[in-house]
Amino acid sequence: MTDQATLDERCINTIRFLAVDAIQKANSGHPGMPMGAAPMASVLWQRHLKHNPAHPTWVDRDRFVLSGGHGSMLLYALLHLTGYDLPLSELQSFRQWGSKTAGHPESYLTPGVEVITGPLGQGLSNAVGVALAEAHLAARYNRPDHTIVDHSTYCIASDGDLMEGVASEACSLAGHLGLGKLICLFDDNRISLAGSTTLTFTEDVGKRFEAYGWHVQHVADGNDLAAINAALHAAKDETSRPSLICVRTIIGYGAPNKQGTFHTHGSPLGPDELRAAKENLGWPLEPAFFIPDDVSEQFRKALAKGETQEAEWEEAFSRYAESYPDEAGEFMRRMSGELSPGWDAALPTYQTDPKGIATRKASEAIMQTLAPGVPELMGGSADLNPSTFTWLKGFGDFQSPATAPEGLQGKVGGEWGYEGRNVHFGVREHAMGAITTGMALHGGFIPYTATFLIFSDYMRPPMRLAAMAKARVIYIFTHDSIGLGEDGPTHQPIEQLMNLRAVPNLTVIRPADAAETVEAWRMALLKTDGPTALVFSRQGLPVLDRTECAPAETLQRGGYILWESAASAPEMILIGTGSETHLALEAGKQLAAEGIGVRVVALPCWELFDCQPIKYRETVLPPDVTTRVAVEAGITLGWEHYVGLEGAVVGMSGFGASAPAQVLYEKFDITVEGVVKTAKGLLQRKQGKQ
Ligand SMILES: Cc1ncc(C[n+]2csc(CCOP(=O)(O)OP(=O)(O)O)c2C)c(N)n1
Repeated sequence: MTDQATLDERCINTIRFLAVDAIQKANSGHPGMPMGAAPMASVLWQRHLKHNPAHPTWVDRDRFVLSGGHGSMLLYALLHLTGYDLPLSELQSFRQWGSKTAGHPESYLTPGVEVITGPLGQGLSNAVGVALAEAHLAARYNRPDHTIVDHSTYCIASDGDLMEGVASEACSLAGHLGLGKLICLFDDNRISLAGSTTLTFTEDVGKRFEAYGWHVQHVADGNDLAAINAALHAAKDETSRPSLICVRTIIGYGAPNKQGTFHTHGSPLGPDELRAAKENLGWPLEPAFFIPDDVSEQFRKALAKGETQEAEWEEAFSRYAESYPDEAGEFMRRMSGELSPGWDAALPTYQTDPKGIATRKASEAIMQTLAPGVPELMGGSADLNPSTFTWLKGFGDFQSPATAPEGLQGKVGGEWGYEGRNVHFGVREHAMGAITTGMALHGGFIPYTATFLIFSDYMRPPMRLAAMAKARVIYIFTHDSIGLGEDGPTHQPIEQLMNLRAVPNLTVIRPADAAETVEAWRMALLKTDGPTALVFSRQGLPVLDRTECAPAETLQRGGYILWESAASAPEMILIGTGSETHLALEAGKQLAAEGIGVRVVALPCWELFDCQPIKYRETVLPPDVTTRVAVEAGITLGWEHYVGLEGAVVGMSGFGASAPAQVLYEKFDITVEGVVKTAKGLLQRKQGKQ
């Protein structure tokens, strides 16, 4: 063996045993994947990955995603060895309270971790979004004489990742879009958690990806570093298609009695097998967490190399900034996450209009006014543009220039190319959710998605992770209730709104009218540390008379006193959100006409309201006014939070039905009369008690 080959092997074994020792110490974790995939990871990180461990957020770094997040120790070992701010003590406290080495990688916690992974399929799908983001920024900001955006997105994916549907959706789209700088190494060890993939997963993955339009290569031996290296070079040379490199590996490689079996997948090797593995691979038994000096030196070359690469980029960027100061300024502003000054100057205002407009329509108009001044706003719908109205007019389609139809080829700034800001996600809600998280975490974007509220169910896994990752994504959900009418109960959301509200750090806003829709958009754009769901109506809603109601800007506080009958303390409170706010208002007026002291509260956003000071919340909902009725055309469960046990909810307790919207509201008693009746019933009950 040459000196180089020996050193390579020692580097790889260092990764393997750092992982194995950490997992043994924690008495929990997944050693199999790091042991089998260490060679491909070592080649990638030493010979290909462009990064600066001393500055993990350098904007033009390559991105690395370990999609099978259960193999987290592989990533932590690489981060430690190459010089990220992840000391050995962190590896020694793997999976422990307060450590930076959580069970699965968490982007907000650990320097160098790009996205959260663990739920299989999500990481690879995020990686598609990261690559999409790069392609757009490169098209938007590079100039023939200046390349300032030029990085690859690498991913290691496992069998489980490729079994999951979300990855199929995302990779199908990546192939269609020709995202040539996305390179995925498939850890093809043919073992998953509960056994061999002969039980479950026998398709030809390579052929599947070829059918998606990917460039597919095979490496027959996962320990063949030269073959892995050559495949990575070939993948980089292929710029018009994403690459999949299927690398045949042995899970738990080196553990003499357990390798190649699912027993190495998700449990520590145990002291005996750990010792046997070290003996088998010629590794010192002691100390644990052993890092030979030459190995450390070798990996830490990444620091000097990264510093040089970043310095070269800085220089190139300065030259670019001299020639293109506006673009350079905009690029850096976007990457910093700041909005441009005056971004909201063109937002529309709405006058009182009893006939009104659907909030989805108002949202369409708002988006058009935002689009020119907020270039980071980019996204699309899951094949529902004609219904969600989320198309940015005049900003082109995000598509591979190579597939431009006749007439659109080679158009500069064109309607069809990577400069386009309208992404056609196709009927792929789950991937749409994951891809936009990847875009947000790449930086430089406030991505948005759009579909019907009912299909938020198809997006829940990535939305949850986006909320955890503090990703700035805007989810637009239209057709917010039974108000969508004739499509019937399969399409009518019931429990979806509450489901979304239950997700921590997801702000859910359901505006009452066009004026509140403007404010909802404003709040969504201003939220920098997590996603926002905007929930809009299909049907027209009156634009409320703000001379008699509080101003729509008060939406910023989540909930507010919309209207009340008299200045003195109210006897009862009616609470409405979205499409039902105007019903609450009308009911309030009718009750007031009968001499009842009524307050009507608009509560478009629970999360914003709940983080107001208690004093404000108690001003809006005084604790001693316990006669409260909430009205919302969704599941009633959860409203106790505001109406208490003595209150009532006018809402849905089962599925909807197929009929015109107006009929449905009447049949389900979600009407002004229904609210009045419920409110009076409550009052009578209360009086009866006194
Ligand atoms: C969506 C999802 N379902 C289930 C799991 C639990 N789980 C963790 S790893 C795994 C399968 C592991 O197989 P593979 O992806 O081939 O990883 P390897 O065995 O090679 O480490 C499963 C089912 C998960 N993490 N995510």
